[in-house]
Amino acid sequence: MNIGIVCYPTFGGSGVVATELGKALAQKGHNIHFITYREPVRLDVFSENIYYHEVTVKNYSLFEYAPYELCLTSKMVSVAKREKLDVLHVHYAIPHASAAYMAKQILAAEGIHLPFITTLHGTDITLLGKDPSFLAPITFAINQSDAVTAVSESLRNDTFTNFKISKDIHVIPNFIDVDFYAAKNNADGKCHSKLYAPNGERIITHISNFRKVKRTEDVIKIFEKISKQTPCKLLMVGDGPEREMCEDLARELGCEQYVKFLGKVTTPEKILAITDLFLLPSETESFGLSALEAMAAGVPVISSNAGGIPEVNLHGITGYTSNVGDVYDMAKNCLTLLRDNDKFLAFKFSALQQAKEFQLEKVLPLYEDLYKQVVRK
Ligand code: GMT
Repeated sequence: MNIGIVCYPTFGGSGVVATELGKALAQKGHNIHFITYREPVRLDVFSENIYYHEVTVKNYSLFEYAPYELCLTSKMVSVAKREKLDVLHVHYAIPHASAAYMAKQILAAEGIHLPFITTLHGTDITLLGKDPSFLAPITFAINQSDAVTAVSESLRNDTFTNFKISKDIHVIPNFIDVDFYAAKNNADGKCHSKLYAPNGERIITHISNFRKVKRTEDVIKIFEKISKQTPCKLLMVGDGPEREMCEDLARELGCEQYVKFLGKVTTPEKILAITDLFLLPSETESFGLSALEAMAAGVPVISSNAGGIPEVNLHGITGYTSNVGDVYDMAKNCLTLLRDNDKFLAFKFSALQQAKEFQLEKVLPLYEDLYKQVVRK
């Protein structure tokens, strides 16, 4: 099939899922056309069956805000015609679903049928989408999609709660290539733990885009409590608006010497390979791809119980979940695992087993079946 994929080309989970999906589909022989404003971070364009089409936004002195959605629509139309796309798969509803709807109508006027699938990822529904400034067009575009998917049961329910949706929503979870993480655990793909924990301290990791919704301040508060009880180091991976506040908070709480801010890292698997526990105290999280990545590396997860996280991190089995903001409980749960080695090893094993439930080979056919269904219609 010739498949167009539209996503945000950034470090965010939706872009990562879209890119990994495209790469896996290309390996199965589909022609994958990425339509994005920048080359997606995890994409290697020097790969068979992968093509990258850049959306360029023209600036004109009249515009205070350049009309990105129109430029995207235009690119979708031209790529669809030239590459004879069978289907367009847009990740993150805003503004990709409405642009896809517009492209579909333009092509229909020329006698070309292009079905489109919208995959909902989280904040497009739980935070932004329900904002009155987006609500009407996003509801419309979701309902006009030929198929809609959500990455968890929780997100599916939230979508029905927040929007008037007349379509079915298929749950297709985030996925992972477990073998890739296993290889990093065995080989020299690991970074050297001595670099961060020279005296054998336990390594706690958080990876995110440091937005408010991630509650990164809770990560620091939890860590400060653990660090008083057991020798450990905290690796803060990623960057975003809350980073400086976290750096200040670590200083205020007097644990800054044990905390390392690494910024954006293109190979998080190297960090996960030396990590003992992963922290994800988010306010909302439709799925929690970073938790799944940690689990694929055999790392137990201490998280909040928000949104779709409990569908991934099984309380008392692969880690622990607590109410949002309950930093005492999360710190207590970390210490339970760090102090009981048998339990820790059992949780590590279960984390990996649970990650295998989301193995790429299990999830990929769900998308392929959906493509076939909408193309057949
Ligand atoms: O987590 C983020 O802030 C990035 C965001 C995105 O849209 O790229 O991630 C969302 O999509 C991921 C992939 O489906 C999910 O695993 C994340 O849980 C989800 N984030 C939120 O719901 C906050």
